[in-house]
Amino acid sequence: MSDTVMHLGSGKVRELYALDADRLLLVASDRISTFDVVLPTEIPDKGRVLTGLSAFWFGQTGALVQNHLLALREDGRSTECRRLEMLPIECVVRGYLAGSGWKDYLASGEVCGHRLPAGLVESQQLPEPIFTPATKAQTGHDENIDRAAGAALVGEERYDEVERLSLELYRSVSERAAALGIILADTKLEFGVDEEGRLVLADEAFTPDSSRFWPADEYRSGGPQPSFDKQFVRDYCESLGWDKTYPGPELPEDVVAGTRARYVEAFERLTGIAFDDYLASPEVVLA
Ligand code: PZK
Repeated sequence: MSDTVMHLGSGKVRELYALDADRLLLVASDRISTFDVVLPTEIPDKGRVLTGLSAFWFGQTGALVQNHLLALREDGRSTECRRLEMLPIECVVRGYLAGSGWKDYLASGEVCGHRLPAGLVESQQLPEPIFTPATKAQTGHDENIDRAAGAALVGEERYDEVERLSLELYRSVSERAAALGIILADTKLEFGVDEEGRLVLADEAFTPDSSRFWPADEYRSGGPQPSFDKQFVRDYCESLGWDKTYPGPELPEDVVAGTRARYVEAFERLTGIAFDDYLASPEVVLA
């Protein structure tokens, strides 16, 4: 029996294991991070929501690009995936000006070499979505890079290919989200390359941990937008005057329950599937 599973690595809220030479197991925990700190309190089912949403979007975007998903496990939080050679850049697409994109624009009028119109305000929609890759920092923060730096890491041809694909994926998913009253402000994608040299979408895709989702009916440009999923946690943490260093605070049960409800709401609004149906049979998101 070959059931020994090698632990390959830990992310802040996920674990990665090797199943065999060709397959990995990506396991999403219920841990939550805020202000870059993982909190001591978990959000029940958060890992299942993220796993289910990501699998749903892999299914919905399968005609645009292959993806690494092989199977969803019955626990709803584990994805069996193809083992790939990962590209050393994060493929970010921004349709709105938030986070490091807003910071870079304020400082220079540019984001990753894209010169933007003067006078944009925080959270404003961009004239068109832009591809804004970043390096993968092992510790600390990813660094935004321009086309020349990105092409130096993956090659010009590959860079053009991931740029085109990332923009196509963002357009497709953001249009579907918009029809449901949800703005996909930006998203981070990761690609790998298979044995035949073809690009494959990997990691998690179009989840609240890899994207900014904003409820359209609350959207007001000119300042930061409340986070769809983490706002209760952020507000509670701010109310404590915590200095945002380890260890973070324990969360009270009303904050946990409210945050869990927001994750489940995001799942149900985006997929149109009852979360209980997902728990009973995770593969419903692939139908
Ligand atoms: C891969 N990570 C990120 C790190 C995690 C996740 N399909 C793949 N093939 C090869 N490597 C990866 C993937 C994927 N997805 C993903 N690192 C490598 C990561 C730590 C914990 F859960």
